[in-house]
Amino acid sequence: LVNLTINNKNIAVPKGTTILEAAKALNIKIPTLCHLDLHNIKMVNKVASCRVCVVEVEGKKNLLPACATLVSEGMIVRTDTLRAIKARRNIIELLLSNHPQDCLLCEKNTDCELQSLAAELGIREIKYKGASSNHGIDKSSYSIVKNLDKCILCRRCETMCSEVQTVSVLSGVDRGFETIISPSFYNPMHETSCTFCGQCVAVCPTAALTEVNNISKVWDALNDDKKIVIVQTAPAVRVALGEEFGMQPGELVTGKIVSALRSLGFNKVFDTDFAADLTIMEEASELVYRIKNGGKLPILTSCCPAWVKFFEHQFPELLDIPSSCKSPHEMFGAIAKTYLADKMKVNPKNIVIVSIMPCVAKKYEAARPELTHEDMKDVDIVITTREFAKMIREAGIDFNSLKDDVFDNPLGESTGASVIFGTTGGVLEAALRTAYEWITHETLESVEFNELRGMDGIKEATIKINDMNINVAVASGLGNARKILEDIKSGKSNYHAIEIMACPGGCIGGGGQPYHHGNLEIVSKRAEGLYKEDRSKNLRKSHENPYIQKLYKEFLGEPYGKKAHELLHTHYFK
Ligand code: HC1
Ligand code: SF4
Repeated sequence: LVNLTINNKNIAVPKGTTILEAAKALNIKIPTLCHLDLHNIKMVNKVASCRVCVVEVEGKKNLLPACATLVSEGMIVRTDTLRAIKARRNIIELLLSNHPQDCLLCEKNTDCELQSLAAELGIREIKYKGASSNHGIDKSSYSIVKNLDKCILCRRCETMCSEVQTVSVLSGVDRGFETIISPSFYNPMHETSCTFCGQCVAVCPTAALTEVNNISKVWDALNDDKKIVIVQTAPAVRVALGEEFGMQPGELVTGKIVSALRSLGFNKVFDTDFAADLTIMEEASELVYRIKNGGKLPILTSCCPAWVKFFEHQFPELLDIPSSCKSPHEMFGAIAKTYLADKMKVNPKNIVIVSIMPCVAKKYEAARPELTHEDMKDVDIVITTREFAKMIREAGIDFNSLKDDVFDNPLGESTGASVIFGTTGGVLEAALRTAYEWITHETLESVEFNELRGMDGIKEATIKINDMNINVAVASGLGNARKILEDIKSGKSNYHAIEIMACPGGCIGGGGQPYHHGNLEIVSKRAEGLYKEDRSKNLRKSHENPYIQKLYKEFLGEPYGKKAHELLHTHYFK
């Protein structure tokens, strides 16, 4: 251990600890801006570019950045000297000197780390006048808005995109004052191999990267008398939305979500979980079909649109192994505009499907031209958990005091298997609960596959079903997905089924969730919330959902049959 003092407090920490980490252990807050420590996935944004965390170290002439300076024996550190505070203020003033001053109108107003830090440091005027940049705003994609005038070159997005996701769309180009973060050749985002995973958006401290805001489209639909506006909410939303209203991560607010959606005026309030059960019916059928008929293995899950775009771009030679299932919310849209429209006796052309998702890639997914039926998009509008919270605030709804309400039916009933879709490992666990019973014709008593749970980026297990050993793997984060795909490509893989989600931790860590500022403990707590909802359900296997059984009986016929293929399956493009 290394002994040192910080602000006169003694501490002993392991060798290799930074001053910033040691201070944190003493509950001494050193402000940071570029720093991002994703310790659960062993990734740190190391550039020390902003220098906001400078501190005084006895015997050193210059101030040192706490995030990039390792502790040493006998070190005496002060974080709170006037010199250090003045230096931080100077840095923030310099950053503000060429930053647009439109905080009141900014997408990140009250959510911006630069704004908060300026407030914390009591900045009331800016001594410097910088040349203002004018890069224009990239609104080319359905998912992400890039406004480089608000970029402070912290490089967090670059770390996420290149090191965690291994997509490498965003990186520093040009030098000195001209430096910007951009795709190569300054291409618009829509024309790059960006997967729209939104992990860059999740970590951007300012509004340089934000989601495309679709709130006004939803208000317009809700105020159009000719439209029947049907909403569905994703599994991961219910364990994170509460954070926007001061609740703990993982706190289940399913019932309050339904109430809020009714107050907002949606005609029908349904659950994407119902469609997750439907996805399991199709995906487990596909898995059993491939195992029994010597089909291509491993089967890869296909519900994550960023993952789909990743394999289309990066592994075009493997397009025949992912499941052909559409993602649950797209399946929901297809069923709502056929089966439900029929039941409601309404023209599906007048139905508007709104999906509330933890994800920014779902916006892009909904616009994919093949995810349509009879010239109607399966899903019309996607908003994120954050946008939903904004709508609740705009409408003046006091979220915390809402009473619990229940989803409409027939597309609102779900099992525990579908709820866990929202966390890494959940889709595979849900599929195994059903596949096991279908293959063995026996009841699966113990439904929890603990080896598939937890926040590790790659998890593996062998599940015995009859006399077969089924090898499965789960990956979250595209860098981990890449490792698994490389093994498949080189013939080293012996898996039967693999679940992949683009965001670390799965959908609960999605790019559209309340900002967790790199704290993946928050993501773990959200997972616990989903497992809790699973345990609370009477039915925990997708094929036991009575409304799913009815849907097949009345409308779809056989799982993985002709009608199911027409409505619930898709294909991929090089
Ligand atoms: Fe997900 Fe899914 S679980 S993709 O992670 O399969 O976004 O929550 O809605 O569609 O159900 C996201 C979450 C979500 C779909 C489902
Ligand atoms: Fe990279 Fe994902 Fe951001 Fe696209 S959305 S730039 S892939 S981190």
